[in-house]
Amino acid sequence: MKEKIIELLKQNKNNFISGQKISESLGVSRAAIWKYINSIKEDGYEIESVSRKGYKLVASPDLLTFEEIKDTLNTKYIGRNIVHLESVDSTNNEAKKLANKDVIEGTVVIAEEQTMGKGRLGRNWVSPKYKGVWMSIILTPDINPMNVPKVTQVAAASVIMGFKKNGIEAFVKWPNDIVINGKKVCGILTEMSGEINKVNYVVIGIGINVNINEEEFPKEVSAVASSLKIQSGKTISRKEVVSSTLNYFEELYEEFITKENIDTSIKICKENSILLGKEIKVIERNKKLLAKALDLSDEGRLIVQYSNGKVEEIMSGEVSVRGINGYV
Ligand code: BT5
Repeated sequence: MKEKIIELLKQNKNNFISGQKISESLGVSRAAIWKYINSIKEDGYEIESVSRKGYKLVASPDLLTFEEIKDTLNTKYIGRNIVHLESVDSTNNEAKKLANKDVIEGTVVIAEEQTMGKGRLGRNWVSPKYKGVWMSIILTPDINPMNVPKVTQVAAASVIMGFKKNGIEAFVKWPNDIVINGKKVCGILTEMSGEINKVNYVVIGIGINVNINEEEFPKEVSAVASSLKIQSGKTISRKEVVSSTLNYFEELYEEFITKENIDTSIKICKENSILLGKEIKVIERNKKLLAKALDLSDEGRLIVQYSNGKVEEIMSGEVSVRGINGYV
């Protein structure tokens, strides 16, 4: 009911709509409407109420609810069902719980904050409240599990394109980081459940530092981390970042599912790569090897040439990649 009232208020933006009219349209009493309006105000909506005139929506909160995102979302199924949480340990964990039950493909779990956001290999992901986009997309592709890492490249390409839509230039640090001026503004964590040749589900976690200020990063990540606000010098709409990322994600994921290739995503990742052509360090457990990043394969693997001349395709998950003098 709250969603329906918000919808009516939005349709009449900048005008008053009477309690009588709302109650007639929705078939509930005026007293009930009054209660709902109070609860909507508590959610952060600014509503002016004047006796005999009714209610007027003055401002919507910067919340990542479906209600707030849907106007700019052009997808068929990605993000059509949004599970919005004020706070959660990790949206990936929550998404996996949902995926283990029965959930429609494309469901997106979004939290305003994560108390135990995860990176790869048990690392931590800093996720302060209302400052970023912490979301996980649930997918149920009928593909070989070996092909799952390709979805990380699809997600990286979607983030890059979503940023461009918002006027922000960023680069992919293969396989799962998005960087601006050498600092990480986004990380992607792909998790899956499956058997040897069957995928049960894939969860793509995307963390984007949108409006985090410099001093809000804990010391241990401030050397590598940055945000869209720090880099662009202005506050960026989180809603726009969510909808543009999901819009591109659906387009590129559809290519993968229907044509069984990720050509467009690879093209985007190559054109916006921070590694290609550079000398890098390939880190595998305790071993560090110097190499040159040559190319990305059609499968989304990084092709490197070691200093002894040997050329190898490396898979994400096996190694970490660093710049010669630091992070990139
Ligand atoms: C990643 O791991 O980059 C994947 C991050 C995925 C986060 C999303 S948020 C929604 C979803 N739910 C989750 O629980 N996770 C996903 P990795 O490549 O392992 O990088 C982790 C490293 O990045 C840490 O060890 C820190 O050094 C650094 N880091 C932590 N928080 C950061 C932040 N907010 N911004 C930039 N770097 C950060």
